[in-house]
Amino acid sequence: MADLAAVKRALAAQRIETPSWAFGNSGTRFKVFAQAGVPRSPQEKIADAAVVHKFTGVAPTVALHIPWDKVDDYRALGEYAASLGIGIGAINTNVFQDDDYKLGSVTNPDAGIRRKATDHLLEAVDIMDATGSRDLKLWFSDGINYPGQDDLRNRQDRLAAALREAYDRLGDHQRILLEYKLFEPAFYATDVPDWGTSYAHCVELGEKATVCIDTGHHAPGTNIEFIVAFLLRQKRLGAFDFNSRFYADDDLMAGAADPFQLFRIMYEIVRGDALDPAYGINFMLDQCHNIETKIPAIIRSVLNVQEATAKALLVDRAALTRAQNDGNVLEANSVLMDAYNTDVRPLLAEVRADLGLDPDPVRAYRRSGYQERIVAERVGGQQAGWGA
Ligand code: PSV
Ligand code: MN
Repeated sequence: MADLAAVKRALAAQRIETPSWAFGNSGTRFKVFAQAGVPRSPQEKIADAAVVHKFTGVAPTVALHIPWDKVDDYRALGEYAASLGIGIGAINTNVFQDDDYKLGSVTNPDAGIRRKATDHLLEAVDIMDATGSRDLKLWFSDGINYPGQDDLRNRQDRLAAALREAYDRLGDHQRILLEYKLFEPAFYATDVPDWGTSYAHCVELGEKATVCIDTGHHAPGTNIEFIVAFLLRQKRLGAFDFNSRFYADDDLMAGAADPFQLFRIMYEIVRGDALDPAYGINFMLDQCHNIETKIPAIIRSVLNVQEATAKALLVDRAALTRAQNDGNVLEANSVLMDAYNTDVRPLLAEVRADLGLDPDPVRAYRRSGYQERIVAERVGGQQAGWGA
């Protein structure tokens, strides 16, 4: 039996980072649906992130995406966040929405464009210095659509050179999170398509470079928990972008499409003693709420991650090891499934009550009147969204 007091302590100490862009409007390439009350500025996104933390108690940081969250004074932005009780988390770079990047950013055949993209990475480290952020999160849309379009190997050399510059610019307590994605927007070859490519670049760079696993960025059927176990063993797992998918990079609420997969991932985290924030993994959400109301959807996503974590913590690891060592296949599997099939909602309600929170954060948010207030107050101006 798992030690219940220890499980509750671990759940109370868990940390999940919200993404600023999830509070803005989003959609697909066919249509972006605007919602009333959506933030018009980085400050309003941060205010919404603070509300998610207020009701969940486990989301005290918000990731920024530059230039979507561009401001004149990042130090002041960090102070504003602190005044609302939250911190600035990962700084995400954006080298995918400029005409210059049609043939790539840091891997572009044109040296001038590579310079521009690399300078953006360096600018992001300046922002980290001003906001006190630890993590520089890099995702490159770079890739090619047609065989022969560019030289696959040269592109790796160009990528390595840009990463080296960014890495060498990092302060002692800063690090790179290198995210991979198998396709989109490039359809034939992507320059960082998988965890192996990301891992190899991280090893080449040094200890301050680690892999970010976005759960939506794999081929269907990929065993993501294996990747988690492998990278933990190599001490190169730095972060997650949680979201769920039915088809490709759907960016739906974490735990919505496949709660069992999220449980299996969180079990490897628990198994690797990597849940504690002191271990250094940044458990982020990276999702878009195209049709559902954003703040309660983000709260729901946080709860889904908590539920998967609680189940992972409940696995009777002594019984599991015994069954594994005995070669008792059915027993080992049933030990894992017993934990997965436990209804952990009452346990999490207790954890929240102990933290002085409402046991049902989604309902508490609905009762709070915040949604009605932002709908009434946020009138006019330019709503935040992709590209805004
Ligand atoms: C790319 O699909 C990605 O997962 C990266 O993390 C980007 O920064 C983010 O989505 C943009 O929404
Ligand atoms: Mn991502």
